[in-house]
Order: sequence, then C-alpha cells, then structure tokens
Amino acid sequence: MSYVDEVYELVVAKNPAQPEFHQAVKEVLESLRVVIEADEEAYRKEALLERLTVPERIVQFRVPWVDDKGQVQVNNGFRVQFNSAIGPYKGGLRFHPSVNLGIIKFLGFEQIFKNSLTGLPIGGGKGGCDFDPKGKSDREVMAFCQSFMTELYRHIGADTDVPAGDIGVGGREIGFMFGQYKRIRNQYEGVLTGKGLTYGGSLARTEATGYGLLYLTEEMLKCNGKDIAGKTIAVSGAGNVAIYAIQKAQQLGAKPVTCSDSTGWIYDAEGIDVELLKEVKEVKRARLTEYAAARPSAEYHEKKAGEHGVWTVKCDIALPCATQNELDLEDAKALVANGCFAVAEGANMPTTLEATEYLQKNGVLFCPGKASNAGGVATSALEMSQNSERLSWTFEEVDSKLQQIMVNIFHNLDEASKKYGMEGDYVAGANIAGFLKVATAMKAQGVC
Ligand code: NDP
Ligand code: 2IT
Repeated sequence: MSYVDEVYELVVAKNPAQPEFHQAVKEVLESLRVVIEADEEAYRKEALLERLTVPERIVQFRVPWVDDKGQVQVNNGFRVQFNSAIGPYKGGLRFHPSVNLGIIKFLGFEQIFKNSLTGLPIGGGKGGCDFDPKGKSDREVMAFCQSFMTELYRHIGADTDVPAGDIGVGGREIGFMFGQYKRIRNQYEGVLTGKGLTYGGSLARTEATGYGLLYLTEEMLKCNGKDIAGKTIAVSGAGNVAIYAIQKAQQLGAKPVTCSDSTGWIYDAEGIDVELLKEVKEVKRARLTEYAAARPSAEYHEKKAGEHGVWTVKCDIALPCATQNELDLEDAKALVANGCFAVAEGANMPTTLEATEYLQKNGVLFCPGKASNAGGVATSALEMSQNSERLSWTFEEVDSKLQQIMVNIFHNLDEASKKYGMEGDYVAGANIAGFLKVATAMKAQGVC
C-alpha cells in the first residue's frame, strides 16, 4: 500500500467518530500524493505524515459557569496545538453547540497549511467550546469567557499560542477573555488577536477575512481572463466573514444578492444592504427576518431540511462563508446549471469533497478556504507584529499588506499547481505549497 493510503487508514482507525477530521486529512493527503510518491521512502522513514496528522498537544477541559438564574452550567473546552514547526500555534476559538474534538482537529489541521500559505511565521492551532452564545446575556457570556480563560491561560502566550475569533467569537468575547488573561497572568501581551482598537487590536482585522477573500477572488478571476465587476454573487452566512465579503464585493463593483444564517436565507434582487445587515447582525444580534422586515426588495426563506438555500439562486460567483459542509453535490450541480463559474471558500471546508470534485470537473474556478480565507489569520499575524513593536499601523497600511498577501497566496498556489502538473487545481496547489514549507521546517528541526 502506498504511504499516503497507509497514513490515511491509520488516521481513520486512530481517530474514530471524527468525520470532519478524516475529510480534511483526506483532501490534503490526496493532493500530496504526487509530492510524497516522488520520495516515498524518505518521507516514510521520517514518519513525516504521521507526525503531520497527530497534534503536538491537545488540551481538553471543563468550563463551569453560573447562568442568570443561578444555575451552574458545564461546557467542554478544547485547544488543539497542532503544529509549531514554523511559528507559535495560531488559530481561532469557536463557540458553537456543535463543537467537539473532531471539529477542532479538522480546523487545527487546516490551519497548519493556511498559516504556512500566508508566508508569515505562525504554526497551526484551533480551539473552542460547545457553549452557545445565542440568547445569553452579556453577563452570562462574560462569566463563561472568564471561566474558559481561567483554564486556557496556562497553555497560551504571545510566543506560545495565540488564539483569536471564529464562529461565535467576536470582539465582545475576545475582550472578556483578554481581560481575564491579563488579570491572572499580570501581563499585558498580545496573547489574543482580534482585540479592540483601544487595547492592542489592529485596524482592518475585523474586515480582513471577508476583504481578503475578495482580494484573492479578484486575482483568481483576473488571471483567468475575467473581471469581478458587474458579477452577481451568492454569499452564505451573515457573520463576520460574510458581512465584509459582501462589503468588499460591492466596493469592487460586484452585486452580492444573498446571505443566510442558521434559520433562513435572504434573496435581495437589489443587492444586499450591508449597513442594514451589520445593524441586524452586529448590533442587534437578531435574525435575518429583521433584515427582510426593513427591506422591501428582500425575500426571506425559512431554512428547510433538504432544500438548497442560497445555492439555488442564479449567480456568477459563489462564496460560502458560514460553516463546514454547507455546499454539497446537489448544490454544486445547481450552481453549475445556473452558470456559476467561480467558487471561493470564505468558511473552513464549506464544500464537500464530492461537490469540490464536481465543480472542478465542470470547469468552475475553485479556491479552497485555506487559501481564500487566510486573510483573517494573516492580519492576526500583523496584529502580533504591531503588539511586539508596540505600535499601531494605519488602516491603509494593514489593508495594503493584506491585499499583497492574498495576491501572493494566489500566485503561490497557481505556481505549485503548474509545477506538479495539475494546472488550475488550486486545491492541490494550496495543499502542496502549504505543506512544503512546513515539511522543510519539520525536517530541519529533527525528530520532534
Ligand atoms: P460568525 O459567528 O460571525 O458567523 C457565522 C455565520 O454562519 C452566522 O451567520 C451563522 O448563523 C452561520 N452558521 C454558523 N454555523 C452554522 C450552521 N451550523 N448552520 C448554518 N449556519 C451556520 O462566524 P465567522 O463569520 O467568523 O465564521 C464563518 C466561517 O468562516 C467559519 O467556517 C469560520 O471557521 C471561517 N473563518 C473565520 C475567520 C474569521 O476571521 N472570523 C477566518 C477564516 C475562516 P447564525 O447567525 O444563525 O449563528
Ligand atoms: O479560521 C481562521 O483562520 C480563523 N478563525 C482566524 C484565526 C486567527 O488566528 O485569526
């Protein structure tokens, strides 16, 4: 059996009931086959793929807190420190009821290659908790965040592991966690990114993932003889990534017509009103029904099992920005049938393996999240740099660095795909380019 197949089988056997982790590993290993098989015995002797797929460290802990009724609640907290070959562990924290170890491992694994692609010195990690911030008071969220950090603080640090936001973790949660870290450690350091602007945060970090997604999409289109201006875009999600993807798409002259949350979706023929969306989601933390109520051109559709939501809308470009496996084979068929020619992932692994294959086989330009959503973590690394030098850069300075990073990422994966005889396969390009830097660093550092 080939070394790649052997390691994939091992991962499945050793990590039962973690389908998202298996999926992420499968995608990466399939892309690496050509690289590994060219030098199989050396990689096998070094057990490089086993080392790559086993996290350096996993921390799992109890998070007890008291709700507004005086009831004690208990949640399950996680931090997976996956790979520190090229820098301190870096990656977000996700607070969502669906969080489990397998999901955090898939996210941490993806983060290794994503962070490598940014060209910045950051290793891969991810964490989170099965806490649901929805419907909780600010006091409950604070009590939870303080308890979460009361354990996490001993495992992280500005040169060790630097968490940030992800689903369910935004500025409010980062603020509460930063405050608790500082209090316990008596140390003011850049231990988290996505901080507020008055206490060490970076301008443009809030916008960075969505803006970066559009900078990369624009470059991908340009290099394939297409222009983003005038195009209709289907976006899923209505959170941090989706909102700023919509905003930047409009600035580039495109027309995003959809967004969604966990209970329904919007089709707005006049184009999404991003200020209204921000008001509904960032300020009121309300449902999309409120968007529809305030906007006559918007149609609201309740989410129904078996229906395909935003992907049934006719569009040129699709940007999945909500969550994993939200775009399946049926959705991919609908997109192709409707003339969609480009998909760039804002979320992590939103497209199933079957859907990705179908899109690629049907000539759709497809950019995987580990490349196209890397703008968030890249700007987090810029926040770390600013914290280290105790300076703040202007919005324009950060934004232009972000733009350059996204353009470089696209060219990196484009070149890798060509070098290994898979031109246009940006999934392979991203995985190979991300892997080579990490593998070189791992080999140089000996058996560790
Ligand atoms: P937010 O919590 O800000 O928003 C998430 C959005 O997706 C919300 O609209 C939410 O709906 C929807 N959503 C979440 N889970 C589900 C689900 N299970 N089913 C349906 N809808 C769902 O998160 P972000 O925007 O930060 O993250 C979105 C994606 O982007 C994630 O995959 C994340 O890992 C990825 N990402 C985020 C980065 C960042 O910097 N924030 C960087 C790179 C990737 P509702 O409002 O109802 O909860
Ligand atoms: O998936 C991701 O890259 C993030 N959630 C952002 C991580 C970070 O450290 O900014």
